[in-house]
Amino acid sequence: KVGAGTPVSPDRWFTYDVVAEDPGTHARAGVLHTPHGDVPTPIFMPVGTKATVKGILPDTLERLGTKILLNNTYHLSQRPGADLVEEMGGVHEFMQWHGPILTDSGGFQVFSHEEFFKLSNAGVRFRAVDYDGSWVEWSPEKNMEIAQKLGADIVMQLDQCVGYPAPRSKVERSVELSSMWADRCFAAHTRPDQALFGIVQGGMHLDLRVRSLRHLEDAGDFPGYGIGGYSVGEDHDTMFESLEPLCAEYMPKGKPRYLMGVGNPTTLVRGVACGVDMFDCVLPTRTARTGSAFSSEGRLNLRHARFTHDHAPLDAACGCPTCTGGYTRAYLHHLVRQKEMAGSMLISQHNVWYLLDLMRRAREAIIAGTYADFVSDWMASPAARDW
Ligand code: PRF
Ligand code: ZN
Repeated sequence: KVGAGTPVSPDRWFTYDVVAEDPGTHARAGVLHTPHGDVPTPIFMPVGTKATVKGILPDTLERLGTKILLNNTYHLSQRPGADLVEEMGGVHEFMQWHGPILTDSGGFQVFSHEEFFKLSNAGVRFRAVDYDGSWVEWSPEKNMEIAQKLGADIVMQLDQCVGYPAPRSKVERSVELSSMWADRCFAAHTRPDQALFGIVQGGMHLDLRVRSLRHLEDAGDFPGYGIGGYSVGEDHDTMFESLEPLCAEYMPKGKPRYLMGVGNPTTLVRGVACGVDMFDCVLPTRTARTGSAFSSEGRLNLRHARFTHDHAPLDAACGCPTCTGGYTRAYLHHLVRQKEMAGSMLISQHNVWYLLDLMRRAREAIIAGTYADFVSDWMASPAARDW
């Protein structure tokens, strides 16, 4: 079965072992145990919003070294619907990826259109703008019902993500709402083969972040925590100003920390140094479809005319199937210019490999106790450019 990891006995499900702590940074290496296999951390999780990672089939995901991927509860509840996925045996069976899967709640999608949502005591009413535009009513309980039908290994609570900049009062209200929803999701979630992660909100305000975290810790024994509400328009240094103390001083050591929706290489490297364990982002696959590639030389766009006669592989330093498969930059340039599917696919698999490999190397450095050097080497390298 594609993607399947070694089965873990139920008493180990969703336990998190920290296997090494880096002496020079806050980075740690760990293993998260799930019913569909172990997830080594730090880890990048490719995004398969609609139960497919765009342009990369499951056997290739496995070959790239994917350990866990993401689906989205909002999108799958709209099409084909949670009942249909349940009828087909759940998301793993439906998409034929038998490794760990995490579903995001949709809290991010629901609140991304300011004019199209209305809060109520029950929950939130919103327009399914990506689909037929109809109004949808979600309570935290309804959201959990959908997540449990989809059947991922890890599900995220329903939360409210606020953009940046935002008035403090608005961020404060989003923490209150997300906290209340955390309680209700926790009470409504019953599947023992599935973990529910709480989500820390609070924008760029460390005190609100800590308030949000403390509420989650009091609300129940969440096996892990998402860190939402970052990468919403702020610059990187603004994010790290509160993210670093949040992870280093406040978050519990024995549980995985997942920085939601963050995926540029330099932010991954710096996030790991703060003590983040898990990341996801559409960046590697979305930008690949415009011809854009991560590389040891920084960001490359294969559309550029300078690649027309280029015999070199996309990135000579890369071990991915695209870069070791004999494909030249000239060929990729041609595919991208002609909008051929193969161009998107070859660059997508390279970009996903790149982030997976970056986290594999980060993990080795943490275990070796040399992650501080890893970070300074990275920041000094051309790879850190443009991202
Ligand atoms: N909440 C949820 N999903 C998310 C986010 C969030 O805040 C973000 C923010 N970068 C990405 N995905 N539920
Ligand atoms: Zn490559």
